[in-house]
Amino acid sequence: MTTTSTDIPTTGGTSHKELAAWVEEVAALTTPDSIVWCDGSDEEWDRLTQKLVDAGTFVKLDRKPNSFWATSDPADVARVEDRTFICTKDAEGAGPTNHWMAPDEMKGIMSDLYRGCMKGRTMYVIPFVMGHLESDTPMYGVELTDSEYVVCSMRIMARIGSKILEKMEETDAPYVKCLHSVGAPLAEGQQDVAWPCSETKYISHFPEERMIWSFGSGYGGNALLGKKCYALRIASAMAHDEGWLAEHMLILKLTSPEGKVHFIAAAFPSACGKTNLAMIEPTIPGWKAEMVGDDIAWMRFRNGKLYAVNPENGLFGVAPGTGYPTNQNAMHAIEKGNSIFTNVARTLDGDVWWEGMTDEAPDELIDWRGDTWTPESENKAAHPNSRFCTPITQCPVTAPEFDDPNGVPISAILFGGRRKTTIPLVTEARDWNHGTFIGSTVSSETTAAAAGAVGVVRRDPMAMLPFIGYNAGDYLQHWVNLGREHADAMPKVFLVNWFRRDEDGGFAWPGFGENSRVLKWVVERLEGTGEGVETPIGTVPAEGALDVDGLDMEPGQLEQATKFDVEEWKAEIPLIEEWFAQFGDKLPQELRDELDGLKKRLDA
Ligand code: GTP
Ligand code: SPV
Ligand code: MN
Repeated sequence: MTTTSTDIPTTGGTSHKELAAWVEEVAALTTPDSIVWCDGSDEEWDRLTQKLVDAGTFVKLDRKPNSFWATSDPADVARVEDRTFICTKDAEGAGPTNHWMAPDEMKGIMSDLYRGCMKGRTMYVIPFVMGHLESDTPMYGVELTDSEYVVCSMRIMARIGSKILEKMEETDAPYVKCLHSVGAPLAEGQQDVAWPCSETKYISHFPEERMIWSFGSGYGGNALLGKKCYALRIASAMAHDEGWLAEHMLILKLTSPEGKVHFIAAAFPSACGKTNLAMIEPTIPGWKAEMVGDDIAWMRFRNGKLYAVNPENGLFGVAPGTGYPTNQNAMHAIEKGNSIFTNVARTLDGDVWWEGMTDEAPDELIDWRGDTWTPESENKAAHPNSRFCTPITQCPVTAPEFDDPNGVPISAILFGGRRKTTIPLVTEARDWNHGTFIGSTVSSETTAAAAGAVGVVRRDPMAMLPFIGYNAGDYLQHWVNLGREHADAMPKVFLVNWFRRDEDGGFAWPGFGENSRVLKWVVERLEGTGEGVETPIGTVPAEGALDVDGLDMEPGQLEQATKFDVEEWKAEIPLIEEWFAQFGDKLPQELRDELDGLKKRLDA
């Protein structure tokens, strides 16, 4: 084994020469005080979590085993889409939906930022694999970071450590280079802050080099680079080159009362219900649901079918709204501990709390800003994008198939968003191209998962708007092309909306566990038994086909949740046209044809 030959004190090392050289190069640029190669052990976790407690970043929770509470800098609470770049040689490679900068220019700017940026800190080398180490094509990455918070979070979210590095060494494996710094060097003797970060932030992707450079943020998708940066942005570019799909989708295993199993994938934008649907507790008798993944699906063709794996190993779930009535399985997962909670509130006896966990708030809390909070306080106790970070295997409904390196065969894809109007509870696409059209026009009100305005309707194709690592027109064409090349393997496509409002402004549909009623109709459609009615936008459940047995809904509510309104849809057309216009020649002809077909059907 060779170690890096810088003068920097180093623990660990590698015989993977190219990796050793890269680590050395980054260390020479960023000048950390020491280098630690992460082994992923319990001992390492204990050491780093203790270091974070000592630094004031973590508070150990007395009421949850091996769990910690962290609050971030108030300016570092969500993904920063404005600061996220796709750096391809040509601008067209990133356009029209991404921010672009030429690779050399970005490297120049960021190298200046990185120069000396780890001074006073330790640089950690995290070898990881997204998906299974036993996969035919293990998808390696190495994240270099100066944040212990990131190391601990990555240990939950991905498979990391010595076992991964050994396999990389054996095969001299290629890997995605992930460089991360909080961008807060410490001068000699300078006291650190609890959440170091920088006002200047860049989340940059170099898809042609399979490389990620992140600077200035320590939170979530900005910093845990295996997740959105690799498993979606870089992987989507790989998938385009190699003929597969890297998607922002949950993977659900459904077993009917007759014991028939179906796997369903679903793409909803950030904070629009993936984790909740992935852990659904069906309210209808006899149905069983289990989770394979809650955020990302990598889908490849195998034996004439589309197989999906969850590349992650942990859950990074939105905390607010998660409680026993809405998502008991998430609650049971976090009860087992081994978790990091960020920007939620802390109870005085050392537990966590957030809006929606219990009907009544505790009398007194420490809120996410670290201030005393009472039910009379005007501010929310937990930040709307506060999250739990928990091993996926702790969830009581994690399916055994989560461990299958080949994944599971997908028979339906659901698209959905958060729309107060227009989009009915469930619609089935006419065929693959129509399904691709539906996916390409998904619209949703923005949420707190990204910095910026909340509640603004925007198009979010396949819930991938912030995550497509290349030209979005090429991405849509890729969907169309795969459907042509693998016609028999393609899942049926559905559009859902749990978020339509009634006249009083409340949700028309009860959602959560009751969404199992929609899943039941989807399965019945797959099996050819569910009855549907054709409308201009697709097939909707026939009168009485949606199982609403025992569902307590006000008169008119179900109608409001499920109705197709031709006028609302006519109003949608100019918005879709405007959305499509930016793609120019890159808009697949098939999607133009779908739009024309929809217009004609609406006018008929
Ligand atoms: P990301 O992790 O950001 O990708 O979010 P996600 O898509 O996994 O969303 P998640 O399941 O965490 O839900 C986000 C918010 O939507 C939470 O506050 C949930 O309580 C709420 N939510 C989820 N499902 C439903 C539903 O069926 N109905 C209603 N009304 N709210 C829901
Ligand atoms: C999302 O925003 O879609 C998330 C959270 O899943 S983050 O990991 O921060 O991207
Ligand atoms: Mn997500």
